Amino acid sequence: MSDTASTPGAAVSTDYTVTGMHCGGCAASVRREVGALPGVTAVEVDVATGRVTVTGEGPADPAAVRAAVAQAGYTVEG
Ligand SMILES: [Cu+2]
Repeated sequence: MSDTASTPGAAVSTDYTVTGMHCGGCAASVRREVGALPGVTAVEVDVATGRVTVTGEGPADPAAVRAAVAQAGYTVEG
C-alpha cells in the first residue's frame, strides 16, 4: 500500500495543456508527434481546451512531450 509509484506495465496518463491548437489538423499533428514517443500508447487531444492526455507504459518524460509538441508547432503551458 505504501508504493504509490506506477506498476511496471501499467498504463499511466498525464495531462498537459497545449496552446496554439485551433482545429482537427492541429490535434492530428500533436497526436502524431507525441504518439511517436517511445512508450506512449495513446494520445488524446481536446482542441477546445488545449488538453492533451498522454498515456504510456509509464509516466512520459515531460521534456520529451514538450519537445514533441514543439515539433508539431505548439507549446506546452506551465
Ligand atoms: Cu489547426
